[in-house]
Amino acid sequence: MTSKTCTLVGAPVQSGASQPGCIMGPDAFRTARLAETLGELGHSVSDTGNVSATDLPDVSHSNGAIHDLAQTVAWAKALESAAFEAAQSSDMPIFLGGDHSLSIGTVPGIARHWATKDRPLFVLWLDAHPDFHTLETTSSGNLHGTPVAYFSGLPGFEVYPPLAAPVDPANLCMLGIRSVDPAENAALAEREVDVSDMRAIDEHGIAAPLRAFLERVREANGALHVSLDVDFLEPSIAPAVGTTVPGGATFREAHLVMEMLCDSGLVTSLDMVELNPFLDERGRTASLMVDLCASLMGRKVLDRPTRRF
Ligand code: HAR
Ligand code: MN
Ligand code: MN
Ligand code: MN
Repeated sequence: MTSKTCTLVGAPVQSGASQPGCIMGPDAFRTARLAETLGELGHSVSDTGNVSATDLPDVSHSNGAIHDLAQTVAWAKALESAAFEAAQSSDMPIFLGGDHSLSIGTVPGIARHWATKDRPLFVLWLDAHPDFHTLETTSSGNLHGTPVAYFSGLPGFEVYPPLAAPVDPANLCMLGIRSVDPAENAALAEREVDVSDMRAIDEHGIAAPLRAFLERVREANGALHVSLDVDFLEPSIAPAVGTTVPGGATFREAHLVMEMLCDSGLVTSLDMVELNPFLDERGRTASLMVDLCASLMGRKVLDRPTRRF
């Protein structure tokens, strides 16, 4: 892969999850040598440190289950700006979470950037969960379950910041899905979102749906944001997440996704989310996530094209 300028943006968000710990995520990625690893692959890396969100807006919602709404909205605003700036000034913004509510900020900021270039943004959501709740439908009140519905422009998000450039639901692809709430199921079906659940991946493999999606991105001359949730992975190889669901992507399935994304040359930004270092075992989940990022950014087994037949 050609050398890229990579900007690491720490997003120590934990207001969207039910249990604390994701606040430590960005520093765990740093400890697992993310910047050094990307540098060794030939990229030029700058770490802008952690974003902060201290000014809490006065917001409320009738759904009493929702917790930490003001903190989450504050993060969304701060991260939208940070994402827009990182996209303006580098080839590859990489957001270090932080729970998945950080995508309420990062994806809209990235989408605003690409709208100024007249290129459509596509989003690949690698997750056990579709995170497709609205503020009305979430019954857990954990706002990390809401980013995709919000940035896709679904109604009912008046208390979240207005979107400069919603992501067309036709430009989404979800892989690894295996925990879907009834309201999410209905909303995904209504918008015909491209979802490959683990049932489909078991039957067809993970390469086929990814290849088809990448073809769509290429045909549209799209930019591609990848959002990698730790719980996309099988919990036995990635224990450091508060919402483990059995039956996730294997070590090789996950690396294959990253290697195919690398070969495509289409990826323009990345979230790495839901790492909860308090739940990790000797840093193994943080290290695996760094290795997956390395595969995305050009680490290869062989130093020449592999024969594929
Ligand atoms: N759907 C469930 C809820 O809304 C679980 C959401 C969990 N989300 C994440 N990110 N961990 O994918 O509570
Ligand atoms: Mn809380
Ligand atoms: Mn998620
Ligand atoms: Mn998840």
